[in-house]
Amino acid sequence: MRKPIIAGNWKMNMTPAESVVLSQGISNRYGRGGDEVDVVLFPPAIDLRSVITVLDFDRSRVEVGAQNVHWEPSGAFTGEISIPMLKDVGCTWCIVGHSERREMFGETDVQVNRKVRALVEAGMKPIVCVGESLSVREAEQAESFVCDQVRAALAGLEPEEAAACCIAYEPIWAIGTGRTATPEQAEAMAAAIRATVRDLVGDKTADGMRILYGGSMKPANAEAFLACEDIDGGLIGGAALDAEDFVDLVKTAM
Ligand code: 3PY
Repeated sequence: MRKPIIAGNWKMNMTPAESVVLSQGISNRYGRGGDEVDVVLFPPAIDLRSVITVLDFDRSRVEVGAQNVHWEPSGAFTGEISIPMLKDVGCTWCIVGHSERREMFGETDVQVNRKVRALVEAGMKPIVCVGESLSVREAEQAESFVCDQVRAALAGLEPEEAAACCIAYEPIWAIGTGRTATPEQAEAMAAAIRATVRDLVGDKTADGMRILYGGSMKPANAEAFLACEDIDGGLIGGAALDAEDFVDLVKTAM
């Protein structure tokens, strides 16, 4: 049995003041939470301290992660944030390789792999995002494209290191478009991702790895995704910005 994860990717939304209101709204509705599902918020970096302060004050089980990180621990990397900085503020998770970073900021598979390796070495939990564009899907290359991304992201990891990672399948054509993959499409890809992980690092890690669906997941469609055999949760965009919707999603996963 894999424990489900509901993760909220706030993207570049919420000022620090707004982030306090949203995390309080989530904490009030969710209470201290149960142990049936991992709940993780990914606010913008500037909000991390305030969100963690709210959740700590409420002794909430909700965890917090960053949306991006640099693999070097410190140095001349203007504008970047390091793993020691994230750990110091209380982050335990980090999103890596979101398609918006790959597409808009030119993040490569090699960089994704460096980030994943550095996070795992530091004891943090990466959510590695993979997903194909519409043109790749229409060319019937989706599965090989996504599985190549998985292989590149996990390259060089030992099975126990890979076990610290989750993978989020987020078809680019379903991000911010209101379109979603069908549960059948999402399950087929999640199964292909698990088979790739099996190939790379063996049965134990593949069977335990949590694979999330992302791309316009909301309370109205979550149940069908979460019922799929190989889908163990969601990386939520827009619906993560509404406390009621987000907590509804958490309850659906319970
Ligand atoms: C979305 O659902 O829009 C996402 O990109 C989640 O990461």
